[in-house]
Amino acid sequence: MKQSVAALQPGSYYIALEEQYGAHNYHPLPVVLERGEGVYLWDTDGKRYFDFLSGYSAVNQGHCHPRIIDALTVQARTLTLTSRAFYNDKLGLFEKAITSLFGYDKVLPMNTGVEAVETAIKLARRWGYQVKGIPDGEARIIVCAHNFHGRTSTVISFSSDPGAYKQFGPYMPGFVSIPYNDLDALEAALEDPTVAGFLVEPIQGEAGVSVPDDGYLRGAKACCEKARVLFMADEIQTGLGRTGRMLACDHEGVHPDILILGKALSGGVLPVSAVLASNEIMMTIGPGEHGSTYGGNPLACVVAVAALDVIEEERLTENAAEMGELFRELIRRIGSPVIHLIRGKGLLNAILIDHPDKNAAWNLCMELMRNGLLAKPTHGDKIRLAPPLVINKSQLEEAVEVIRESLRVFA
Ligand code: IF1
Repeated sequence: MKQSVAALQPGSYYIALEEQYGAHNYHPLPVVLERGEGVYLWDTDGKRYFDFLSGYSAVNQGHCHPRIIDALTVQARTLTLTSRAFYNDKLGLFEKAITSLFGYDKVLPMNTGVEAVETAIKLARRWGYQVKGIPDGEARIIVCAHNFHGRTSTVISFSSDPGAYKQFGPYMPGFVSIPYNDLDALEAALEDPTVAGFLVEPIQGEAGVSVPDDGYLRGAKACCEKARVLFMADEIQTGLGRTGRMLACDHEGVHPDILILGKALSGGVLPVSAVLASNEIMMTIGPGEHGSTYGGNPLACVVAVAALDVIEEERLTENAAEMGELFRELIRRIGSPVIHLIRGKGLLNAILIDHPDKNAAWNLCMELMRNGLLAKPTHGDKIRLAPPLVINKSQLEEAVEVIRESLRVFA
């Protein structure tokens, strides 16, 4: 078979192409990936790696899951996009499946996670005006410091990370930032009668897998109910089995007023996101008042139904809970003085690196890469460790050995 010229090139060829022709909005690890299957990735030299980033939790089902790829390829040959100007025979089936799975009246389908967050913000504001009776234009939404909800101009307006917002102003008003995991601060902020919603990550992923105290989510939901404010859970990274429950809110039995999903909703195959809510909230947006070209396209719907089925049928949530407990135990048993602690729930974990070299986390990730495991630092001294939820015990033990071996770089 005649291979294209590119197929014969070393990885450096592809890095050079991105350097010259691509925006420099990322600083990737120097690895060029060519193939993925389950928990594994292969680079252009055929070297195999454990994927411990999982596309930032978009690949919970494992790379190129055959069930999802089959659904994709069959539908791709049939009908991919109708726009919402017309009905199609896949959207209603997806809407019924996801609303009954999570217990909501309706779903509004979008594409990227941040589009779903923006949609949730617009729904909360609309509900605030039409149902709660907040004066038009005055609705405020409470957010948490160290949040990450995406990168649109509105969403970075309420980021507390200068790296996300500096020199992107002017900023969208109507957001109040409070400390995460602080119910007193939330109660105080909720005294403002113009508050429509409280937007929160059940575990702050980008902040370095910051897990709030037990009871925080339950307490926050109760405060919101008392103040007649919508509890809006961003489960884009924590949802769909990642933390050992279908939703991270399930650890505390909290049913969000607005549920925001993305990433693994498509198993890493194409962008699919969704906002779920009651009729009282969802029906505040009428025809022609919100939408998206690709939102709810038949290809995305078929992929999402398959992605959800895989999580349920392969019991990925239960596996994440079990493998997560084992992973934290095995990491703690390494007993490395460089690992200050490991924290997380299910298979969403992060280690905090304790070392005088400020580049220690990056250097460890480089050593992990050399030894066959891919992970990336977040905010300097933390390394997120989040493999696909299909990982089994022997793969996990092998990966921990790679981590143990790589820590010798500090010896
Ligand atoms: C990047 C971070 C993770 C998210 C939560 C909404 C979104 C994300 C909780 C927006 C997206 C991605 C974005 C990606 C890297 C990654 C990330 F490092 F940026 F912060 F996972 F922690 N809510 N997170 O985690 O979803 O629009 O991207 O589909 O921007 O570099 P999106």
